[in-house]
Amino acid sequence: MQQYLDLLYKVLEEGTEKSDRTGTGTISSFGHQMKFDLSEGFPLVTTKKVPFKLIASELLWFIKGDTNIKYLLEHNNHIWDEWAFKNWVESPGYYGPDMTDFGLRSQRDPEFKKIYDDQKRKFLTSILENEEFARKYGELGDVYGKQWRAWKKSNGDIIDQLHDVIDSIKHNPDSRRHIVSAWNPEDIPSMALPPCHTLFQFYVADGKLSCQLYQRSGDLFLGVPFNIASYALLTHMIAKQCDLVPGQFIHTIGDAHIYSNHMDQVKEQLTREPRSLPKLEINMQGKDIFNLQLEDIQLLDYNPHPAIKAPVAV
Ligand code: UFP
Repeated sequence: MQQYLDLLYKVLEEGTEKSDRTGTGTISSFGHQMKFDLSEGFPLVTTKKVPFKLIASELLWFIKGDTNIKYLLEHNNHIWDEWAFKNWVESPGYYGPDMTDFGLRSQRDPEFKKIYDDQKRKFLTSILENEEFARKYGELGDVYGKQWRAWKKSNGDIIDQLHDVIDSIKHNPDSRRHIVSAWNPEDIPSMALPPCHTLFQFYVADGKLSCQLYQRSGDLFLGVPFNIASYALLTHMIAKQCDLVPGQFIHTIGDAHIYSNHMDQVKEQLTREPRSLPKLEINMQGKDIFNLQLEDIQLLDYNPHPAIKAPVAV
């Protein structure tokens, strides 16, 4: 994982100060690439503890084509809460206290944070306990699951890109068209968050399956360790399903940034020595990636440094 630390260091040293949509401020640098050889171990950052279970349940959620946070909450996964919460508080159905700019205000104003936490707790409980509420407000719109599994054509039909790409890897491995795109310009206005991981491509050679991701925007401290592990896991799963060995995961990032309120955390992380990488085991007996369960995915020998907390920019 030295490449990841090198990228943090490079952006810290050479990045340009840039304002951003969330109002937090970043230092940023454009156009970077990391290459992870998946035979050397599973690329999960070891210089801080990264919650692998959340990465795995989010990926299974994408693969199912699910776009409602209910499944995530049932798996104790709160990665997408703020995005759904935002939709709720901005909807005509919301009558609670004003939640404008709740991300920034909850970090800066402890009194507001109490009110915000209370509203969020109510929101999450309603999603879990009230089916109609979940259907209405747990839905994130046209996010990854939708684009991967049910891309809407202009004639109303759908394209299952993930299914099709697995088919083409199996039957036409030398193809240069093994692509899944999450970037659907028509859907961008209705998306909670326009896809950060925009497009990925598979490549088969010497019995190995490699994957390259183009990520348009990467929060280097919080988001990117998740993204690396998620796509490495996806590559392992698809390789297994296609009787191939995992090759490389190549991560290309457009706007690679560190938020101004993550600086201390990044500096702390850069003082830490990377440790040996964990291993991944997937039990796929009698299954394919579409009905794999969380229990079928095992991470072994992960001994990271302790977690480092940092606020999420929404
Ligand atoms: N982000 C990631 N990885 C993800 C994801 C989001 O790094 O998988 F969903 C970060 C990047 C950026 C913010 O800091 O979330 C998205 O904001 P924007 O749409 O303005 O790029």
